[in-house]
Amino acid sequence: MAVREAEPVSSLQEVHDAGLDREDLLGIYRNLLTTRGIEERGHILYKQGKIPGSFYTGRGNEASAVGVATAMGPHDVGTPLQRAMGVHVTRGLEPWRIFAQYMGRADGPTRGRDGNVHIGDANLGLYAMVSHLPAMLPVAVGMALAFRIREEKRVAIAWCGEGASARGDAHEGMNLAGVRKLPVIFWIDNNQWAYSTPSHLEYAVEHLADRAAAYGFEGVVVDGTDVLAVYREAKRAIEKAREGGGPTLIESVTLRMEGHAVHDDAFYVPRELFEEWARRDPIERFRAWLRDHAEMTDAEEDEITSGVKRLLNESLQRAEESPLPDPGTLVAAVYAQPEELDTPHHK
Ligand SMILES: Cc1ncc(C[n+]2csc(CCOP(=O)(O)OP(=O)(O)O)c2C)c(N)n1
Ligand SMILES: [Mg+2]
Repeated sequence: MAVREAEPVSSLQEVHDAGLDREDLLGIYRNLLTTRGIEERGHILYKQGKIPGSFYTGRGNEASAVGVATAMGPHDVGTPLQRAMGVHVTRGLEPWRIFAQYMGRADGPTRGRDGNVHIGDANLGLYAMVSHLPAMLPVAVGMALAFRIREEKRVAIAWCGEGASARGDAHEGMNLAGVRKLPVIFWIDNNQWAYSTPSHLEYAVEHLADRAAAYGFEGVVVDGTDVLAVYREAKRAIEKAREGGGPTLIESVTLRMEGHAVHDDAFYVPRELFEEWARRDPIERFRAWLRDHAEMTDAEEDEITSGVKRLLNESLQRAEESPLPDPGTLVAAVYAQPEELDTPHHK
């Protein structure tokens, strides 16, 4: 089974066919801007010394993250990683809580207990990552297995980077998912670098999606700077999984537009590569598409841009007002209590 390379999305009609109306499209644009704005402000907070630990951004990956999250159903789940802030934004995690998480405050989703980008809100179906990569991938496979056992029509999305996809847990997770035809999507954000290691030193196949055939399911390569193509491919794969069609591996290709983390100036990435991918900026690309194909007006654009700015200003202020966690509550909410678990053997 050859890997499929997804076509770009060109017409408004095609987008309507994929299930999005004009309001949805403007909402996607808002989510893209919000995602970038949160990370830009996060970078400033880091420089101000307000963020403990290191700090990671997903610049260049906004469309990949927002596109998938737009395609997820309300009861679907996922394990997004450090480049996928747009997933949290799209599923409704309020920006002030993200800023609170960045600064280790009590109102962050992990209540100041975990790293600044180790974000997850289970109420939104999103489970916070641990550092070890891609350790969350088998977790997503486990959730998909639970959906199968419970006969729930829900789908799990497992994120990992192209570097992490070389590790054993990725193989084990994909193999089990293929064997059991589980409702899971493997979303590989291929940003061409794993810290300072370029992709040609990471894998020898042409596309990472080529590996899907070895596990018995479909592989698709999508341009991760085309938010609508990302949405269309994610939606197709998610609905296929929901209907019992098994997993899909989607390789979303972008370039990591900043250092591995904010301490890293990415001196090892050729400047020409940055210049080439800057011309394909996912947000500018979608903005141009909206102007050309959905007649986004100046007034609409201004309203969205100023609305995002206002939201982020207010969110930052609210997060600054959030207290640091009370040390007396250190071990609260770290371990699940038996009564919180729905597994029979814990009752
Ligand atoms: C098992 C493991 N080894 C090393 C690391 C340190 N580390 C964190 S991110 C990273 C690079 C990961 O590259 P990739 O999977 O391509 O994701 P990206 O950072 O490009 O999004 C490394 C080596 C880790 N978190 N886990
Ligand atoms: Mg990478």
